[in-house]
Amino acid sequence: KQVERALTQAMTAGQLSLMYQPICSLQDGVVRKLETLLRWTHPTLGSISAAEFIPIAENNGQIIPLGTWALRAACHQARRWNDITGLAVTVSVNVSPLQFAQANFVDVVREALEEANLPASSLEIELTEGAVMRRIDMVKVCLRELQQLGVKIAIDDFGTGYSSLSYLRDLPINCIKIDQSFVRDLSTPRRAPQFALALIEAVIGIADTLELQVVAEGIETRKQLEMLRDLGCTLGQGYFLSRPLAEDAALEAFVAPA
Ligand code: G
Ligand code: G
Ligand code: MN
Ligand code: NA
Repeated sequence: KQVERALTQAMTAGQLSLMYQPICSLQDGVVRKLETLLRWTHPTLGSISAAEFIPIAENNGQIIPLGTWALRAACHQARRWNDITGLAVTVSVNVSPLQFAQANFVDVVREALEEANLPASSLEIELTEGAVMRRIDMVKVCLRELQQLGVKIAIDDFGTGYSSLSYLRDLPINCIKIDQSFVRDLSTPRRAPQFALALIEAVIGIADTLELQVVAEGIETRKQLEMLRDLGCTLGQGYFLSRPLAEDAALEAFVAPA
C-alpha cells in the first residue's frame, strides 16, 4: 500500500530512470542492441525492483503512464547515442500486455519516435507470448501497423507461454528471446538439460527457417555461453556478458572494440 501510494508520485518526482543491458554477439561479444529496464529509486524506501512495482502498476493502471514514460525516455536516449556514435543504436523496450492492449498504442509509439526524431528501425518492442496470444486478431493488426512504421518486434520470455508455434510464421516478428529458465537448465544436471537443449535447438531451427533473430537470455556462465554458441545461437544477454548498465557505461560498452 505504501509502495502503491509512492508509485503515483514516482514519475513527477523524477524518481524513475532507465538501465541498459547489452545484447551481444556470442561470436565476438560485440554489443548489438540494448534492452532498457525501468528503475525506481524512492528517497526513503530506497530502490524498488521492477519485479515488485511493475505488477502493482499493472494492477492499478499506472503501467500506462509509466510505460509511456519509459518508451519516450528510451527513444530520446537512443537518439542521443545515435548522434554521439554515428551508429544505429537499437534499444529494446519491454511493453506490458496492458499497454499493448490500449487502442492507441501504435500512436503512442509513433509519437515517441517523432518527438525524439528517432528512426523507427532503432526501436524494438518486447512483448511476452501471453500478450501476443491473448487477442490474436487485434494483435495481428497492431503488429502489422508497428511493422509498417518500421519498428521491430521481439517475443520475450519465449517458451514459458502456451502458444502455438505457427504464430511465429503468421505474425511480423523479428526476434525470439529464449527465456532464461532454459539457459539455466542447460547447466543444471538435476533439472532437465536434455529438454532445454532440445527446445533451444528447435527454436533456433524455426528461427533460421523464418529468418528471425534469436537471443538467449540469462547467460550467467562461460559454460552456458559456449553451449549456446555450439547450438548455433548467435545472440545472448545475461550477467556473464554484462549487467544492466547506466547510460554512460552503456555507451562505452556499445562503442568498445571487441
Ligand atoms: O530488470 P528487472 O529484473 O528488474 O525486470 C523485472 C521485470 O520488469 C521484467 O519482467 C521486465 O520485463 C519488466 N520491466 C522492466 N522494465 C520495464 C519497462 O520499462 N516496462 C515494462 N512494461 N516492463 C518492464
Ligand atoms: O522479463 P524480462 O526478460 O524482460 O526480464 C529481464 C530481467 O532479467 C531483468 O530484470 C534483468 O535484470 C534480469 N536479468 C538479466 N540478465 C540476467 C541474468 O543473467 N540472470 C538473472 N537471474 N537475471 C537477469
Ligand atoms: Mn525483456
Ligand atoms: Na525475458
